[in-house]
Amino acid sequence: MKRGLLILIEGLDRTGKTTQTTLLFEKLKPNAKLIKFPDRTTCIGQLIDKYLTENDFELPDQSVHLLFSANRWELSQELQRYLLAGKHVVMDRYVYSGIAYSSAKETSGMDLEWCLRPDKGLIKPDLLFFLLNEDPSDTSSRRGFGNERYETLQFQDKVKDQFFNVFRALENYPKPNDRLRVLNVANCSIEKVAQEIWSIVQEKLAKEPPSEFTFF
Ligand code: DGP
Ligand code: NA
Ligand code: NA
Repeated sequence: MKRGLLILIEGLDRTGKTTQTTLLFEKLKPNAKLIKFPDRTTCIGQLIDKYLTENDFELPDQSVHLLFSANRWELSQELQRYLLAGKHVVMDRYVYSGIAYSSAKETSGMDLEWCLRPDKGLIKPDLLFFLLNEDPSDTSSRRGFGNERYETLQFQDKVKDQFFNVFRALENYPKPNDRLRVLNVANCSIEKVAQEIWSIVQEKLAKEPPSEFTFF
């Protein structure tokens, strides 16, 4: 049986990731699953949710990073099962967010390599979309921005830089790469972005699917 594709959508907060992953999932249904990170429903996810939403709940940055990574490992077997069963998995955030957000904190010792280490061995996506809003002040004016930890303009700017550092380190950015697609969504309608994503996904689906997994 042909294995399914792992299609990941990454981006800063409030760039429309969740909307786009849902739209893509709807198009691929019923032969698809949707996985969102952090998954706040698991035991570890509940701790992560508490950390993100309660300002007075403090944990060392290293512990937080390892919790996010552990959350990805919690779902890794399920992920592999779905893909081997021929289901496509649409994913909302993953390892790239993990490294970008944690390394953006500039905590001593938590460089890109340190942050990648606990995620080593997780399945790599077959397609990776990065939704970029070139003017971060646009994003901040969207409803809801600023409710959670990390949702400040200053921090989001650092995270954006870190995303590109991660892409340089892991995806040879800016050299052409058939996994990574950077989409500038500033001033684009939801429909237009969805269409662009869908045409790239269809192109990929028309090709012979990769049989082997690649890992971080
Ligand atoms: P979301 O539910 O997509 O809004 O994500 C929650 C927040 O958690 C968002 O600001 C991004 C951040 N985040 C996601 N993964 C990681 C991670 O591995 N490490 C850290 N420090 N933050 C992460
Ligand atoms: Na968020
Ligand atoms: Na979000």
